[in-house]
Amino acid sequence: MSTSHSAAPPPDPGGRRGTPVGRRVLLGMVGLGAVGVVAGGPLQRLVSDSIDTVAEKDPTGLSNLLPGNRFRYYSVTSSVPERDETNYRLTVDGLVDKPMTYKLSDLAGLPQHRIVKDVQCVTGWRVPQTPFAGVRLSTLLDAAGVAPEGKAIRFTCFDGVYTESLTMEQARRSDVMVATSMEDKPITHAHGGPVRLYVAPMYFYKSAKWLSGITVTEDVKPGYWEELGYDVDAWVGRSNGRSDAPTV
Ligand SMILES: Nc1nc2c(c(=O)[nH]1)N[C@H]1C(S)=C(S)[C@@H](COP(=O)(O)O)O[C@H]1N2
Ligand SMILES: [Mo]
Repeated sequence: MSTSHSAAPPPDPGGRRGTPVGRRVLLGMVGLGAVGVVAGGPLQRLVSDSIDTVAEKDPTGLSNLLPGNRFRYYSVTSSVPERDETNYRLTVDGLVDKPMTYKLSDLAGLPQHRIVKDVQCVTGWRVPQTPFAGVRLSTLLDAAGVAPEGKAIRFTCFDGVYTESLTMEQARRSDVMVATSMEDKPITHAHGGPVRLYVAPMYFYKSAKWLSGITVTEDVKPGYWEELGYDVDAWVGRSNGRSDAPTV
């Protein structure tokens, strides 16, 4: 592996509060603000972001603290089109018997579940006991009929850029949801509405906002942040980041 970078030191990988992150994150962040190239395999890519630096991409130009609550706004793109019941669609495809497309009203017609757990971002902030509701991902997978060779899921988003991944075993957990409600209200655009993924047992970067595609794949394809070094298996407290960080 070869790494080229400027003389500038890499940023504090944990961001504002110095949250420890894994070695691969450090590699991924070499050369922030200049040009950093990480040769990690066939896919070489320019690297200039960490989860912490994109927190500042606030399209409102105000604060990255969302008004009225303790969440921070995150988006890897500077603007995201709005979608509602008229134009929102969620597709389920890939290694399935029956590819499906859902409107919001279709999702509302499926069995609904609600879970209440702490939200934990890998950079340290946490929002305790946050209700999410919607349909279980397993319900959608069952409806589509996963082929025997389907062992993982790739999630895509209508921001056009963000991606996420889960193994099939993780995806079938009862605490992994295709959520349409957050804090007992429809998910706002800023929070990834009308539909976001909610992976309760993992760091919040797994919970892809503006969810538009669920593709069953043979292998795990690392998502946006995972390509940049964050853990694919992002169990809270058992992967890079930490669960005992202060709320910021
Ligand atoms: N599409 C998309 N989903 C995303 C992100 C993003 O940048 N784009 N950021 C992730 C991260 S790092 C976090 S902490 C949460 C933030 O969700 P919030 O903006 O509702 O607080 O969304 C996750 N899902
Ligand atoms: Mo995050």
